Amino acid sequence: MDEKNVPIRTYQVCNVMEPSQSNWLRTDWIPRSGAQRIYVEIKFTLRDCNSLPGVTGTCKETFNLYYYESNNDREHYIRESNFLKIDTVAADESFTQVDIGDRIMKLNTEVRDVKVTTRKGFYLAFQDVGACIALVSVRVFYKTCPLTVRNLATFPDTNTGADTSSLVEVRGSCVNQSEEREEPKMYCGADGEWLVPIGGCVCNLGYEEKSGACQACKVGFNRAVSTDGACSKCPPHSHSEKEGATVCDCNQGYYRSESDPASMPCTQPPSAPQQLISEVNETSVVLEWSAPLKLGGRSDISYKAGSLGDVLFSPQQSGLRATRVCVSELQAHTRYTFTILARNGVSQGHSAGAGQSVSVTLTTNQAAPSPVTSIQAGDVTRHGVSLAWQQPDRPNGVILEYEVKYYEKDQKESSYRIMKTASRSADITGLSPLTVYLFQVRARTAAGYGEFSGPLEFSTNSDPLPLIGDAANSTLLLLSISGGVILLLISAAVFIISRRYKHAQTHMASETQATAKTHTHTDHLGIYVDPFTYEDPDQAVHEFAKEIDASNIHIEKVIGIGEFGEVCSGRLRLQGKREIYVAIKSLKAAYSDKQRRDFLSEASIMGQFDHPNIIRLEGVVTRCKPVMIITEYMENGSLDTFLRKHDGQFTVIQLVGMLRGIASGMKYLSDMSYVHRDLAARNILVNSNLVCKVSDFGLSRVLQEDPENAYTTRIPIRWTSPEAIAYRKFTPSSDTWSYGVVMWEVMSYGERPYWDMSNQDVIKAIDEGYRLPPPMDCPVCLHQLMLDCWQTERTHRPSFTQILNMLDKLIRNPTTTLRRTGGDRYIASSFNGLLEPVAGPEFVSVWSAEDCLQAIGMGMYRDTLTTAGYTSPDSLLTLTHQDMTSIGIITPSHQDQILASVQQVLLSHMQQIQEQMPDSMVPV
Ligand code: ACK
Repeated sequence: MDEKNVPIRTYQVCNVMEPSQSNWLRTDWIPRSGAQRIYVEIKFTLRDCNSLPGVTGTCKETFNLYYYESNNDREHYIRESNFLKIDTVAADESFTQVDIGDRIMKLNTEVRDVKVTTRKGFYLAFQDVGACIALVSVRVFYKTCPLTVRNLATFPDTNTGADTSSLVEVRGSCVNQSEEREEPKMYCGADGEWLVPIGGCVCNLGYEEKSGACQACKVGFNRAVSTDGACSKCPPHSHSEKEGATVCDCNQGYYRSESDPASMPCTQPPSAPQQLISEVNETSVVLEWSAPLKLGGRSDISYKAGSLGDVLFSPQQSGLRATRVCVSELQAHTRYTFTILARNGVSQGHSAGAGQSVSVTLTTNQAAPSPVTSIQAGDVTRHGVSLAWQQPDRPNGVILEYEVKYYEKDQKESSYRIMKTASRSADITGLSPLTVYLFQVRARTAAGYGEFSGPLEFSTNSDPLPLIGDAANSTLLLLSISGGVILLLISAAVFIISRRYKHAQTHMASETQATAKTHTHTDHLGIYVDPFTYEDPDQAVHEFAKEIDASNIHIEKVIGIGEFGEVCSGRLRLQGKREIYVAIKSLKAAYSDKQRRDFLSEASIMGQFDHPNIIRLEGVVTRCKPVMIITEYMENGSLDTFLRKHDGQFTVIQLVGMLRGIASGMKYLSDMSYVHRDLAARNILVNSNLVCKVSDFGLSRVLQEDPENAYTTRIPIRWTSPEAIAYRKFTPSSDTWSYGVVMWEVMSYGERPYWDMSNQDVIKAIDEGYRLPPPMDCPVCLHQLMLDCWQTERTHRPSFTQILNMLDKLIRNPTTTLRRTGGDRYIASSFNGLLEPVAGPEFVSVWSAEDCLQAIGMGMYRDTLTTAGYTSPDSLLTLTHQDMTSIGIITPSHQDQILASVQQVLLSHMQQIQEQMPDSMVPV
């Protein structure tokens, strides 16, 4: 019976009277179930030996506890010696007293533990060694740390370790809707107690921690940041519609910017700025306004200014923090509308526009033009320079004139000179040689002067221009193109060149014939081909012009502005050739197909010519931009400007030399059946040797293309024959007419034909039979030649072959040529200054070969030379060493003397005649 008088079963033994007891009791197999240390709690009663009368020596008060590990759950027999002893168990003092009816029973409870790790299970055994005991109960158990949640991580039920001091490390797993913050860990102690929690988990966004679990935020709440914390109520102007919201969405009409935190209230774009006022100052405006009424709940407001057109806002156009902006670079006298838009962090894409902006319309004032910015210097000489510039960026009206201010750099602005011009260029003369000057240009409109450009600095030259200067200086004179000498040489050269040229042409013809299938120009040797008959303009240009690689061209400076873009000078180096100076005409950046075609047509035309008095084409650049035409460089630029610059500085012979060159070039062109249509001094270029070459082959096309317009605007009336003006009859004879005008321009050093008469007056005067009078100091025969060129009946005009012959004759007979007209320069504003045609010229030779030979100390050869046919002075110029040897002048030093001195003597002789000739001798 137990303490409650319930009958219980016990195992009992009480062999206290007999010695040497060893009674064993064994349990069934007990599975270990993963335990590593088991506990055995034994409840028993044990009789005190003293309470047993008559027992001596043999009575014991302990028993032994054993165990045996085994995988076999059904062992029949285990030898006692196989058991391992756990302990000797003795009755404790503190037993429970159980009052069983008539007696008190002392129930002992003892617990022992042992490590069981080797087998699946074990057996326990009790050995009695002679005590009086009753085994009431045996409880076998092991300890676990129970399943638990710590820091939002679940730790499973865990068996304790094998040793009494061991700690089992356990990894936790995050509870639902949470994630690891730091790896969750705990230790399971031997007593089944959890120890040292480390790390843990946090609830996912939209959830919060509640009693060890993660619970979804309620509607109207959210949890947006992953730090510890509870769900919070949605910020103002936002809401959440479902549980577990991570973010509260903005209510309609409210926004969040990308950088706004979710905890921030939702906001709105601002309303429009208020009270926009403007203050106009000429071509700039200051705009000021005040902040919008509604800022939309934000503080990051900024403003953006807007307007049509190219204007400059300062400090900037958008992102303005201040309520003020300055607008400049406006056109004068122009209506503008400015808009100021208020923006904040949520304006982007959200109903920007109408409601947020305010506008003002105003008109700018009159203003002076903006400064001229791009001044280029062209020709620089000892005493002058030519300047060109672009119109100011903002003319702010019609430019009435430009003012060029210039002064010596050393003198600062203390003494400056001013020159005014209506065009965008100026030829400044009268400068001191080798001096540094500063030039500034400003423009004027009805509103006044603009500001001066920044100063352009450069120095005048030191070298005198070749071939120009004191006519009495015999060294220079010798160098000059003068009289028949050089011209005869030129004639000879032309003869040789033209023969070579014919050869070259034949060669070229046979080459091109092979390639040009659709064009038959090569059938007519030496006949010019209109490039516009080609369908593909590139084919035309490549047939007549060489393509040059732009990398071979080195541009040095801008020398002028042509019809299609800038004209520059520079150098060209072609493989295997000497580097040469070239002029580079470029086609401006924005061009139409037609402009490109027209521009390149000039090259296609020029490329067909090969003559010393026609500007030579070096090649074209068409395969990269800018498209360019490369020609030989003509140091002295165009003839009209050149002559104006050197007014009165040449001998008549030099001027006639120039005219002869032009006539020779024109003869070549007319032989090629090419009609120039725009022959004028401005289209003749001059090189450093004063050789004149015909250029500008662009106009003919324009006239053909645009017959209506050309009549009034494009035909150069003053240079054009009456029949070409009247019914566009352009022929070599109309070029002859123009040539007459060029003669007049040359002889008058670049005077404008018909001065300031209007085109209509010129046409009328010509029709009535009036013609330009001889320029000052112009020999009568030259004026006569001009009048011949200006015959109304075109068939009566001389051909260029005749003109050339005539000039050659004039040059060979300088006495006639050099007679002056004695006329004064005409300043004619009425027709009274224009003369009627005069009688034809006479040519008389008054100086002989004999005189010439005497003059050079070679009189002894007079007869030899006369017999051989050398009777005129110019015939002496054709002599060669070979000629002289063959007729018997064999002394080398004499040959040299004749060759070297004849030219010199002839030149100075002509000069003397010119100077001695009295004005009164001129026969009219
Ligand atoms: O009168 P210029 O100095 O001579 O100004 C014009 C300008 O370019 C526009 O046509 C000059 N120019 C044109 N072709 C040449 C060239 N081959 N050599 C030198 N200057 C040239 C012309």
